[in-house]
Amino acid sequence: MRSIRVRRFGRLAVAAGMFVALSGAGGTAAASGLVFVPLAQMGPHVSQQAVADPSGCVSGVIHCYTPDDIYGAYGVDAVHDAGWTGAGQTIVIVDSYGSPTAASDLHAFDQAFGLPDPKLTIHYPCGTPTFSNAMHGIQANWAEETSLDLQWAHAIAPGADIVLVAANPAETQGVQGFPCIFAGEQWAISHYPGAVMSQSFAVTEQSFHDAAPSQVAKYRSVYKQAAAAGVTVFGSSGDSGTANGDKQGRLFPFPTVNWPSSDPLVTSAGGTWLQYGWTWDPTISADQYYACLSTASDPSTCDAQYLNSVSGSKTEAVWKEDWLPAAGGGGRSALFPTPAFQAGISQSVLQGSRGLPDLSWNAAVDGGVLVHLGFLGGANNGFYIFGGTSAASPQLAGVVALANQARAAAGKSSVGYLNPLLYTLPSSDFTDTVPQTFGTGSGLTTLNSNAQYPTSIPGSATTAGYDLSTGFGSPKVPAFVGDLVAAP
Ligand SMILES: [Ca+2]
Repeated sequence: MRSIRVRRFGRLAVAAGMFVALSGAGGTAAASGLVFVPLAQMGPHVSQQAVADPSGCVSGVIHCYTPDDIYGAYGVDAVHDAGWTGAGQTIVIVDSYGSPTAASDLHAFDQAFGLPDPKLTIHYPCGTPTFSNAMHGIQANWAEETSLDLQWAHAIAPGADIVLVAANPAETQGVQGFPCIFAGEQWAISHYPGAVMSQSFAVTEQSFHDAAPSQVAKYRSVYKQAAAAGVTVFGSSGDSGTANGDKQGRLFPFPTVNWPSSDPLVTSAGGTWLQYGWTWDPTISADQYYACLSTASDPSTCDAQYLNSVSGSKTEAVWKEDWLPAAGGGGRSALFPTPAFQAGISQSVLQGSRGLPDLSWNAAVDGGVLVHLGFLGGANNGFYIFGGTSAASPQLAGVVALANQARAAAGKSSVGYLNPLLYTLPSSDFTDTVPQTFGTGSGLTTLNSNAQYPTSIPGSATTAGYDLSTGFGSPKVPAFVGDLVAAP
């Protein structure tokens, strides 16, 4: 029911594509066994020195970011300096299981980076899970996800209250799981109107099979409740480009997208590859990299060539890291037709479908964010580098919380259902993601789609303007927040 690929990166494990089994929705035969995937991509453990030195956050050849790095890259610091920290606002983080050290990890993160601890409320809609098998179990994957979500929603909006909905899925199929997650969301929507909600999980649309219309409609009612309550809802678009699998991990042999990110009532958070202070400069191709790994006695020699970098200012490309491999989810929904808010996007792109993602944020692992984990035990506890569209969704939720505070100060209601407003924003509110070429010699690589290496499933092209690999690109936070505040 789950597959875990683990590859050694130097001496450190990189786990990617961790599939987690949740129970089926509604208990029908067709829908039972649906799996929500937590979309966190875990990178290496980093030294305390890297944590302490924002200008030199690296682990081996992998780059990492502190809150100050991300503030600088996206202009979040300017919004904080203007007095908007999310105070008085609530961010709802939805995960399975949660983490036994959610609060203490968040505190350790705050201690390391000089942030205030937020008011943290943890809600278990279906009972408190018993955490076990911490090093190898699926609960550990969700605990990592939980720490990432909490710490980085909070980093962007350090003044906002955080509510963690930790849905305790059944160990057996067909009883809880999806229903528990959505029961928790309904609870949060009714208790925190005007909040921002982040969902860093997804399942391939095709997993529903013939049950899709009834199953999707069932949970869609929750998003309608969110819109009615002024709650903004984000969902991660996925970490496998257009190559997504069924519950056995078998790839659908055609481009697919993930739900609930594909629901037009959800704002789909895609991925970019932010290179801030450095520029990727591979000297070998991805094929050569994997050939090197298969023969080299020391894989770090392969890493040093493929993940080579040079000093640079700031570049943001489509998220496509073939070394993991991973890429940002995006494409055309098979479940939803083009919604009214996408009327301005060419049908040559959408072809009658809801297109996603809507916008993006850094999701890279080489260029990932620092996350504190305290449940691994002993020397394994500490900071790790994380990427994935799991990182994009909570950070974008934090950005909207900043806007909501400023809107409240102006006597306005919260942003609420974001998509209709998002598609009216000027292009100057975004850093458009376009094709970019990196590397030297045989390493010369153009990133121009979200195709998942090494599959032959076509990716969505990265183009000027809105595209199905990154949406509008990433927000230029001061301008983006300014326009969210200026909106009626
Ligand atoms: Ca673009």
